[in-house]
Amino acid sequence: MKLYIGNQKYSSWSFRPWIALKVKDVAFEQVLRRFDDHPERVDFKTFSPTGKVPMLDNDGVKVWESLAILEYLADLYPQKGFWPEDIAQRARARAISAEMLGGFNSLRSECPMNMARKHGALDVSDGVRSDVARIENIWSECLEKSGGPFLFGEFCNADAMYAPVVNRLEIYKLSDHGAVKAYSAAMKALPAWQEWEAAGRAEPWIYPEDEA
Ligand SMILES: N[C@@H](CCC(=O)N[C@@H](CS)C(=O)NCC(=O)O)C(=O)O
Repeated sequence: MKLYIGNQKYSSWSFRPWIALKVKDVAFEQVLRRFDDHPERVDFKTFSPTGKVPMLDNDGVKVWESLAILEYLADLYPQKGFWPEDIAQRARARAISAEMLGGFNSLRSECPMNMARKHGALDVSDGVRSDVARIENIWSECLEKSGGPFLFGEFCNADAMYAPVVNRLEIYKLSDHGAVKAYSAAMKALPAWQEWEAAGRAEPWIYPEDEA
């Protein structure tokens, strides 16, 4: 199984299936394709129909779109808990994952994930503040119901979908909420998180458009 990803410093969509595969201990080969225009740049359309990453290739079965990849992994490995066992919890996990995929546009556009950025507050829009308030609400409700440490107790696809937000809230100092602190600590304690972060920090490539 091959997972095509972008730069680990910046590629938030790539991070989602990557961390799920790592936490759930599924073996895969990582293929990193840089975003910039270096001389050996591979056109993303040669391996991904949308020209975007992430893209999973499982022996010829190609799946693009982060959430579709996570669904495919849940189908492939029903015993690994990619979604919560309970049907109501699973529905909720899917709902907040879809909300992440289609929403939070202000946060995503103004506050890019950046694994190497020095922490410092940004002057953000009302849209970002409202996105952060909604995330605080989702995380605190989920953690209260599940008891943590992850949104539905054990790490699942919903945590993968929100993983890059942990970085955004921290580096731009966007929240002091208790649930954000507790959840971020649990996420950052994962060896998979630390592996991705270290790889992102080690990348020498800097893209000004992603340096807020
Ligand atoms: N909805 C897609 C978004 C994928 C996406 O936007 N990926 C970005 C990187 S994080 C990308 O490949 N950008 C390359 C480009 O736009 O040239 C998903 O969930 O997988």
